[in-house]
Amino acid sequence: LELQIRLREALAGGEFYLEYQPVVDLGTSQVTAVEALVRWNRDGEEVGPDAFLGAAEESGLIVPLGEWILREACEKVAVWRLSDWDIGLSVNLSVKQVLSPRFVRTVEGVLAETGLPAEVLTLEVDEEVLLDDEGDAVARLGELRELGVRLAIDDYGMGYASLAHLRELSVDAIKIDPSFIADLGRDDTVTLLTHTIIQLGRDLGVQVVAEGIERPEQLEQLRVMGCDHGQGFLVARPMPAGGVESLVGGEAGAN
Ligand code: G
Ligand code: G
Ligand code: MN
Ligand code: NA
Repeated sequence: LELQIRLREALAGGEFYLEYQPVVDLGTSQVTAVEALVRWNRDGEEVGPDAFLGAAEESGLIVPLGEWILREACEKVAVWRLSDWDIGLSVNLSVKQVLSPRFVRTVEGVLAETGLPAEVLTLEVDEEVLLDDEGDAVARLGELRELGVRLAIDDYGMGYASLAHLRELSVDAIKIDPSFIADLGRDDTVTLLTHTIIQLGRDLGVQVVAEGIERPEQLEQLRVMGCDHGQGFLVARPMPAGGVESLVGGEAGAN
């Protein structure tokens, strides 16, 4: 409860900030998008989302916090795009947020205010969204997709969602869970499953993003398997907006 009160003050006091992790095209190594990741500056110390998102969800603060995250990230990427840099944006959503009554209108409003084209924004949801009994979350996500935004299933392969769930919800991307990538090339079953997910994505016309790439041989194997995109500490760590600007300084404005 203490934490919930503190988080409310933190949002009002502007203590949250975003880092951005580059996503690259594994074929060309170009940065094609960034994933926004929230952090909390608590008295000068960086606190990661695992330490506060649970409490933010319980208290309902995730709704205004999520809206702040979405607006902040869309504003930033809209500015980058003004310099002719064709960059995409991914934002994580929690189920609580998706189920909040005005969420679809919020996304529509943020896109209108920031001028970010809908198709530039990918909203990431965990597999658990597909397990929502009432099916309200799946319906909401369908409405979001009608706005023209892209949907991605995050942490795919953790075991909650079967392949069949992908039929109920049309998604644009699957993000393979880092635990799979960690054992790639070391565990035959995991390697086979990863290959199968990549193949499935291709067959369904869904983009596949590998997360948690830390070693060069993982990157090479994913390339050989035909995985579209990748993300991980080997490629680039999450960094402040300024870091992304320096990293792609050569690219921005060049195309
Ligand atoms: O950034 P980090 O590795 O600490 O992220 C830990 C977890 O927090 C991940 O599951 C990630 O998806 C989640 N997360 C990070 N930023 C956000 C956000 O802005 N909104 C939501 N809902 N989850 C986030
Ligand atoms: O659940 P989600 O995929 O949204 O989580 C994203 C988080 O994963 C990021 O916040 C980042 O801190 C973490 N992450 C990104 N790349 C790597 C990596 O290569 N290794 C590990 N261990 N974590 C990573
Ligand atoms: Mn994510
Ligand atoms: Na996530």
